[in-house]
Amino acid sequence: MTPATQTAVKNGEAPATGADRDPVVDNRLHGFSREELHALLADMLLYRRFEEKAEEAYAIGKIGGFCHLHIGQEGLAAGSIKPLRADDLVITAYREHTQAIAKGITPRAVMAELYGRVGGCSGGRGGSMHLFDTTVGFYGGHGIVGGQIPLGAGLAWAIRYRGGDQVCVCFMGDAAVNQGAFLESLNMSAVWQLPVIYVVENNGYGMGTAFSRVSVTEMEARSGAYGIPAHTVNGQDVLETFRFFEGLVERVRGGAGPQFVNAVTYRFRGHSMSDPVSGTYRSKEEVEAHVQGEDPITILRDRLMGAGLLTQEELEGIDAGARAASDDAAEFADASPLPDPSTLYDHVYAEINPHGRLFLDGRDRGGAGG
Ligand SMILES: Cc1ncc(C[n+]2csc(CCOP(=O)(O)OP(=O)(O)O)c2C)c(N)n1
Ligand SMILES: [Mg+2]
Repeated sequence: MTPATQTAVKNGEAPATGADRDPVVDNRLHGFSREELHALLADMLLYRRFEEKAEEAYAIGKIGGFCHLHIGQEGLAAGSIKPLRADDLVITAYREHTQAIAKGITPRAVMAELYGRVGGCSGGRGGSMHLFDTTVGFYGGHGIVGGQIPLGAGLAWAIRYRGGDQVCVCFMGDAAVNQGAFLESLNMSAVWQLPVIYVVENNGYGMGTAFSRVSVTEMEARSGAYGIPAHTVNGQDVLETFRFFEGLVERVRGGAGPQFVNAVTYRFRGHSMSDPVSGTYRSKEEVEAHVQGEDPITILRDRLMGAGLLTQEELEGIDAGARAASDDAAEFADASPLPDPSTLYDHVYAEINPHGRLFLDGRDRGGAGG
């Protein structure tokens, strides 16, 4: 990659919006080569097609349980994770399918996990919210809002303790910053100057509650009490986001200490697969305006076509590749078996007390099992 040439929008400045974009003359290419630009477009198209495939599979009952799509937020997944080194660490919440793929878990292993199959990255035991693979530095996948934040601080502490130069990127939603664990983690990270970047995927809502209804301060102000620098980046602009993270990660690797990033984004679907797209907390018009003006894939596509760096034929080829990989992932998941019921207690690290169990599973009858 070429060296960082531009950092993100500074605190207090509004990020670029659809309104001030001109698709024809927009040449903000941030020094990326044509190949790099095509690769980022391919990454985002894979994330989009993969999740559309998951949406389809959920609708016909192949995926059960909770399923939160990242559609609309792909610029942030590619822009913040692709600049990382393979041995850097990522930990996140439950809207994490695309982040897992960005960090290196294969689409097959992610889809099979959504299907609850043994070929999944968590052996089919975690499902959508608990994707995990430490071999690529992906530490989940957490369903408790804010639960991953102290773990992110712990990962960063472990890096420091072992004398490594990796960086931990800890993602969270905007609602998570009101959890006590957020405050405790930022405080300890600051005291110990840990190599951690806390990234808020600020899509404006925690389920049906707008952030403005549960906070009297702006997001950027949340880290100030701990002396942790705050940054705002437009997550819908993958190129700006990439360059920003590229620079920030290297600063943290060099000892700059913890950082806080307010990544402005928008979710194009409902909170989870069980929720309507707009609901009563936001209007259809609001959603439509973001889909039309703020789609990270459309923004990059228009920018590349406007600069003569992408033809319609090339776009169709990249998209066909993304669809083929998503179809392949779904076929793999379909063919992968369900975990055998006899393995139910594998990987459960608790002693079973024969007198204290909550569930009558027959293990204490006749002296068998245990
Ligand atoms: C501790 C806790 N409280 C409540 C919930 C229920 N819950 C699930 S998602 C969610 C909203 C989180 O929103 P945000 O952090 O902004 O992430 P987003 O869904 O927007 O990505 C809530 C309240 C939970 N999972 N954990
Ligand atoms: Mg949110």
